[in-house]
Amino acid sequence: MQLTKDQLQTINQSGLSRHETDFNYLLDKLLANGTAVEDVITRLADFQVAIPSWALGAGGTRFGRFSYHGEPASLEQKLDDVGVLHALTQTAGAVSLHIPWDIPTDYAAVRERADSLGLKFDAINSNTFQDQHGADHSYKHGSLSAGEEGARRQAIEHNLEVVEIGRRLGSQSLTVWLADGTNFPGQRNFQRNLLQTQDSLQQIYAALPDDWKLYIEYKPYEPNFYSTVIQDWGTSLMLANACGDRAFTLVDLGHHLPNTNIEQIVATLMLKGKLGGFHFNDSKYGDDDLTVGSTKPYALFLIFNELVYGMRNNPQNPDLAWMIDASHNVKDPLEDLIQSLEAIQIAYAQALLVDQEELARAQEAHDVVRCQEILQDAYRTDVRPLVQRARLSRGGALNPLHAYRKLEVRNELIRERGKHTVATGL
Ligand code: LRH
Ligand code: MN
Repeated sequence: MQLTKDQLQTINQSGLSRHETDFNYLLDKLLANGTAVEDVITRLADFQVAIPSWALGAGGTRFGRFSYHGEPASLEQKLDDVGVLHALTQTAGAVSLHIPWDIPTDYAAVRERADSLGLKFDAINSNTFQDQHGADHSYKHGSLSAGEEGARRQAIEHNLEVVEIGRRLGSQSLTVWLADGTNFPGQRNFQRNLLQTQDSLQQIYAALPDDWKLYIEYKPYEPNFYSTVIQDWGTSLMLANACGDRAFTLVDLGHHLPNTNIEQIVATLMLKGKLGGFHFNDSKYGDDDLTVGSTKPYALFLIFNELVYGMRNNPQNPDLAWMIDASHNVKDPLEDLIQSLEAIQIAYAQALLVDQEELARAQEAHDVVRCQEILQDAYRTDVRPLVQRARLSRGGALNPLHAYRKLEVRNELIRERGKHTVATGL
C-alpha cells in the first residue's frame, strides 16, 4: 500500500480554509512577538524521526498480547508501513531496525524499497537480551557483561554482525541496550560486570567503521529487578567516554525512575557533547512505552526547550538521532505512531517559540515568576497550525489521523495481508 500526494491533497481540500484561519490568527500573535515564523516552519519540516521496526504490530506484556489485523509480516511490509506514516506526516523519513527481528534477505531490494519510500536507515539495534535458537551460549547470566568468556565473545560477535548488516543498508550508528543485571543482592559482582561491559563495548567500538557512532542506552530496571549494569545516564556517559569520541549516551524517556528531571540530564549531556539521541515515548510508572506526549506533554516540552537551547549553544554536541520506541497494546500501531509524531512536532514547535534571550534576562534578574511565564506562554500556544504548515509544505496530510481513517488504510492492509499476519518485534 502506498499513498500518493494527490490522494492527500484531495483529502486536505476540506480542511484548508479552517487551517488558513487558524494559521493567520497564530501568525499575527507570533509576528507581534518577533518570531521568525518561516524559520520555525522549516525546522519543523526538516525534523525527521526514525520509526522503530519493532513497533509496527501489536505489542504486549507478560500478561498477554491482543493481536492487530493487517500487521506487516516482513521487513518489506514494515518499510511500506513506515512509508505510509511518512507520506501522511512528512516527519517519519527513517526507520530503526532491530536484529535479528529484521534481517534482510535481499539487501538491494530492501534499499531500493526504502529509497522509493523516501526512507533512510537510522541507528540499528543489537539484541543480546534474548537467546537465539541454536546459540552456543545463553545470555541468561549476562551478555557483554558476562563472566563466561564464551557468552561475552558471542555477544560481541553479534554486535559486529549487526554493524555489518547496518553498513550494507546505509545505517551509520549502532544502539546497544543491555538487559544485563541481577534480580537479587549478591547475585553478581558489580565492579567485574561493569569492567567486562566496558571492555566489550571498547572492542565493539574499535571495530566500528570510521564514520559510525555508538549509542549506549541506559535503563534502571526490567527485565532485571535488583540491578542493571548500565542503569543510568552517568554509567552510560562513563562507558561512552571510555570508548571514544564517537560513542554517546542514548536517552529513552521511559528509562527513568519516577520524577527524574530528564530535561536536566539532557542539558548536562549536551554540555558535555555526549548526547547521541532519543527513544521517544511516554510513561506514568515504568518503561510503559506509551504514545509520546500522552501522559506528560509538559515534561516533553521542557526537554525540547533544553534541546533547542543546546542545539543553539552546544556546537560540541553532534546532530541528534531522533527515534521513537513505543509498544502498542490497545491502539492501531500506525495511529499510535501518528499521534507520537504529532506530539513530538508540537513540543518542538512550542520550544522554538520560547524567547531564549528574554528567558536569559529573566534568569539573570532572578525574576522567577517571569521565567515560568515565558516558558508557559510558549507551551500554552496552540502551535498545531505551524505543524500543519510544515507538513503541507512537504506534501503531507493536513490531518494525518483523519486522512489515515478516511483512506481506510488499516482495512486496505487487512485486504492485502489478511487478518492474522504477525509482525516480528516486542
Ligand atoms: C529496552 C528498549 C530498547 C530496545 C527495546 C525494544 O527497554 O527500550 O531500546 O532494544 O526496548
Ligand atoms: Mn529504547
